[in-house]
Amino acid sequence: AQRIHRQDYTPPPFLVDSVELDVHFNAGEVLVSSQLQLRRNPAAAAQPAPLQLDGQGLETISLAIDGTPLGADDYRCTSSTLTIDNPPDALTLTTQVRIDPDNNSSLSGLYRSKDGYFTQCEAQGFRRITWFPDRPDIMSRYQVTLHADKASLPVLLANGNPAGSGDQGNGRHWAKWEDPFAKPCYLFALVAARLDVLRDEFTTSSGRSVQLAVFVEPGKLDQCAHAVDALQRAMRWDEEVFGLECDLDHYMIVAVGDFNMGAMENKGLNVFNTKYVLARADTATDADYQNIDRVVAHEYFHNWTGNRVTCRDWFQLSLKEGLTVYRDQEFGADMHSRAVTRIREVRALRAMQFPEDAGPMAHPVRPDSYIEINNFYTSTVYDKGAEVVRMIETLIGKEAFRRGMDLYFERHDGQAVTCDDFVAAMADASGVDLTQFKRWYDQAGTPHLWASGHYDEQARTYTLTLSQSLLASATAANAEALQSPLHTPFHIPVAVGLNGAHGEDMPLMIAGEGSAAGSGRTTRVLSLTEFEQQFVFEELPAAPVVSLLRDFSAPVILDFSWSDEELAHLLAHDSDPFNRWEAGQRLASRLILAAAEDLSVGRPAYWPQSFVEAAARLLEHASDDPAFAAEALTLPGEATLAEEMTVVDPSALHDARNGLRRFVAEQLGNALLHCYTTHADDAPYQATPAAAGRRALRNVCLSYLGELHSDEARALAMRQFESADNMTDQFAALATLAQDDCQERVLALASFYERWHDEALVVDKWLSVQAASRLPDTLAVVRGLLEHPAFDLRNPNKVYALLNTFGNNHVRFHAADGSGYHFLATQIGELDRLNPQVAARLARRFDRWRKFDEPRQQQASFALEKLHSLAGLSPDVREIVGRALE
Ligand code: BAL
Ligand code: ZN
Repeated sequence: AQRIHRQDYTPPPFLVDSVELDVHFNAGEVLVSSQLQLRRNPAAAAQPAPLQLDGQGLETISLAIDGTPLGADDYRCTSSTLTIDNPPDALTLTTQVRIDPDNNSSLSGLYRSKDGYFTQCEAQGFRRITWFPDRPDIMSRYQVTLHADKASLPVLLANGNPAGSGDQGNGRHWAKWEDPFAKPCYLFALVAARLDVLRDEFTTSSGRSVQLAVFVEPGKLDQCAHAVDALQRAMRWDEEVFGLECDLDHYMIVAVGDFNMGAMENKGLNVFNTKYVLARADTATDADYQNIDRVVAHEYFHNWTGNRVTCRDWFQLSLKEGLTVYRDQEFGADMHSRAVTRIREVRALRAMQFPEDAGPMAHPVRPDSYIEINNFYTSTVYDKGAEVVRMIETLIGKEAFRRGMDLYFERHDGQAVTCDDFVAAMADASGVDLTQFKRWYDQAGTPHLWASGHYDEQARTYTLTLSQSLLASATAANAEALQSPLHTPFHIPVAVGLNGAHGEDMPLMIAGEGSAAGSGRTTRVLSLTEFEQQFVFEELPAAPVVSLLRDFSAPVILDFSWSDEELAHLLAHDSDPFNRWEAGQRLASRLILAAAEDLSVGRPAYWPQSFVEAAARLLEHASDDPAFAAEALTLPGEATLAEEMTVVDPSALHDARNGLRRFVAEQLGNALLHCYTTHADDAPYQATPAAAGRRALRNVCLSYLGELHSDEARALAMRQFESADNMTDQFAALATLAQDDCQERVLALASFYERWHDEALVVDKWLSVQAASRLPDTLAVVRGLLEHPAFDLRNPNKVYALLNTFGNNHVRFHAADGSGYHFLATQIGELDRLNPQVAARLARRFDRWRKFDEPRQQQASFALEKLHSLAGLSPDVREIVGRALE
């Protein structure tokens, strides 16, 4: 496998104007006939290059140019390339190939899932269907005709609009689809399956009618309503917020149980993991409902940001992904609580992206090189990419941002472009120079932001000093990425507020600006563009408590030495809800990290009463905003806390975190129970934000009470488990019991499986709740589950539920004896033979192995070396493990 470099981009020598495909589903094989209209690219290099096409796993039956079969001397063929040395400047290339989707366990290209056939072409799956120059900057018009047995494959779909269908004898039928929009081949899709369909309609702002259809496995129609509703809300929202109307006559979503990703934005024919379509109150949790909202919206938003304007090359992936995640985040914030949505996003960013950016896979939002592009569908490209877009919005303002979006579409509709083009549209529309800002696209690593403040009583000024560096996150593994470009600083938007003694926002007058600039504003966005800068706030009658990086205005690690009292003040009073939450997280992190250090040297942990008082206040005011209270009462996770330790002791960290939870439960048992009782809902389940917020709060209370391991707490959880009318409450009760070595746990797990063994997505929950358990025998349980009929190594959802959840089980995966490492490495090796993409994702659980103590490092490196030396290891896993071992 070769390393591909961003700087090596050259325009394609040939363009493909149109594609005609005939796909025949026969017993045991699929035959694909293709007709490509090709012509030399006027924008390509002057000297005539050969015509080169990509292919993988294709059995070539015939090749012809302009109707004349190719002779042996006319072309060269390897397992992955077809080269025609002296083609005419314009030609029709006809190919016929045989493919074997029944045995395609990679789930890339055309593959079978249960009794149907589905496709996944991003990033490079189209080459597994037919010979094609498989790159996103070639956009073509497609016509597709499918032929199949009518009884077993009654539904035949492809992108675009139906253009005829009929019977063709022998029990077979055909259907033709035409896509009026030119598209890159990664957006190609087809489906041939037995499916039920829920149809609906959407009328766009200009009065056009779009036919909506959600296709699901037979028997699941009663789980589709929420996805259709989410789609309609997303369509309306994009019109209202971005003025973007749907350009399609047909918008189809097909749900499939075997799928590598969450979902895929193929033009007019999205293919979704069932996980992000199916929902019914008794089978899906509030989190599932919200995820469905977000993923349905995300794929729909891609229709403009991704499909109408696409990526020139795969290094630009964040052009569509960062922007579309930003858009789905904004949609989520408008549908639910903006503050809670933001809190959850930042929690996820810190749990996934920050460790990624500090580990062996650290890469810029726009990577410089890759071996396997599928390894770069990462939290950095998606989530940090979204933060980068959000920072642009913060710096130029909402209105200018909207003008920038309009200009981006005006300039680039129908084109394949780069991240530079996006930033240029934003800069031109706003008049703000974003040259320095673009460093965010090119530099890996999470910047550190150090802040210090000084109040001058006499001058009534507060001087804030901000400085930045990447160095604190530099490690041997990513040192290369952190070299010379270090000498230019980032452009960091720092949103600041000043909080007074009574919790009020204080004036924000900056020296040298004149008094009008800051008056009336409670938050100011400071632009930090140097390594160090000072900002002086004037006319302050008393020392403020500074509230920094409000709403998490930049993806940085902020260091400021607030006292515990100041943090408690911010937790109680900050007008920025994100920073209220943040203050509580900082308080808790401090305590847990100090306790972990104590425990690791045999000293007892120390828990101050002040923390309990802060938690008591949160409970007391919980009814004001239950969803927020639930977030504020949830302690930072172990993976996030581990990033702050020089050498991670996972057992001490785990005991410290749970020790604090238990202390809170012991001190506030009655208050937790009271909060649990008073937020009970008598009404039937509704997935509304308000009802979901109450459930979240009650379930946080229940999980704290579970720390007591008392008969009462177990009975409470069991009662909730048995009486719940919805999966949120039932699963929360099960999750609480799963952490407790008691008879109720055994009973609940057995009864849950008995009830739900026919619902694949609920079985995934059953697997994951066991793999996430802190109980000491978890690895043995997970090993046992590998043999259970519920588990299937070929199904990504099952692999994520059992094996990835175990890899995220900090204390058990990082067991001192290395058993977790050896187990997971062995499973990755097995899985790699079936599905390299998913195996490579699983291998990412090893990213942070160098942060642990010497004996653990030895075990991890031994497990990784063994995996790396396996014969036939895929380039996917080889790249991840190779980087981990560097
Ligand atoms: N494009 C891959 C799936 C997604 O990000 O929507
Ligand atoms: Zn996407």
